[in-house]
Amino acid sequence: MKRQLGQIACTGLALLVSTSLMANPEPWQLNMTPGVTSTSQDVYHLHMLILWICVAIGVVVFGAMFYAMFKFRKSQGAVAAKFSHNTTAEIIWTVIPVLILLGMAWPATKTLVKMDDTGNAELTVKITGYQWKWRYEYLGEDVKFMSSLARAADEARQVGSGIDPNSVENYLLDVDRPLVIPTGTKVRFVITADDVIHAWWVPSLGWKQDAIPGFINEAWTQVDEPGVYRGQCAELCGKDHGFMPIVVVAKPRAEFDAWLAEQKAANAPAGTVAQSAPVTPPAI
Ligand SMILES: [Cu+2]
Repeated sequence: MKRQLGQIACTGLALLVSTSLMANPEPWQLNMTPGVTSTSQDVYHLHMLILWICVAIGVVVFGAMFYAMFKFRKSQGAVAAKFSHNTTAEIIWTVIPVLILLGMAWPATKTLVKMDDTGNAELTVKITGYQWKWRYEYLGEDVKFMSSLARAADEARQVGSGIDPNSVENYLLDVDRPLVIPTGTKVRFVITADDVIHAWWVPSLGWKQDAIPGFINEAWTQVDEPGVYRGQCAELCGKDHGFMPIVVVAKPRAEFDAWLAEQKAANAPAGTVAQSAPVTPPAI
């Protein structure tokens, strides 16, 4: 019984650690985050694969080099060979790198093609970068709003505010109105900017996309885990560049639909909402 309880506790802890590692980057985290989307996980695995290929190449090349330096040193009576070309060696050191590059290019291209395919999205959100805030527009839904740095962080960042930034939760990573998306749904983003170049980046989603005035860039995501995912503008866009965070809240479909209906009701023209309100006769 005690052992079972221990096992349950261990599994729970492992789950907790793995979900926290899967979501937002942690302070002092050294590696990339695996993220919460299939593309972000593809990117993460690609990164690990290429890292280990590079480690293996490093070990083989430096191993051979140090072995040769040690084994064939002058004090041991080694005599340098006189040949200048070896066709077999040249073929081997051309063919092997080509094979390694192909082995890297194949999964990388597959991931890029997948990331580029914005077709069959159920929802499209237009993102516009401004100095220094973001605008989100749910296309065809008549819902749009601005998202700026949260007031608590904005006050703490002012010179001489006297507020300790450490006392502000999610300092510079919180906004007044987050982008809300449904889970389990392919969401397409069309991204542009109004003034200078910005870049929309939430590490957990696995990609950055430039927001360039006059251009429309595309990206997509499908988040399966409800949660709050944070990011920042990833382009040096002006003096307040560090103060335009991004927050994405992924809600289960039903909750998202309710949220969207609420936003639409709030945006509806006053006449449609107040239709049943008694009409006050004009004062004479
Ligand atoms: Cu920016």
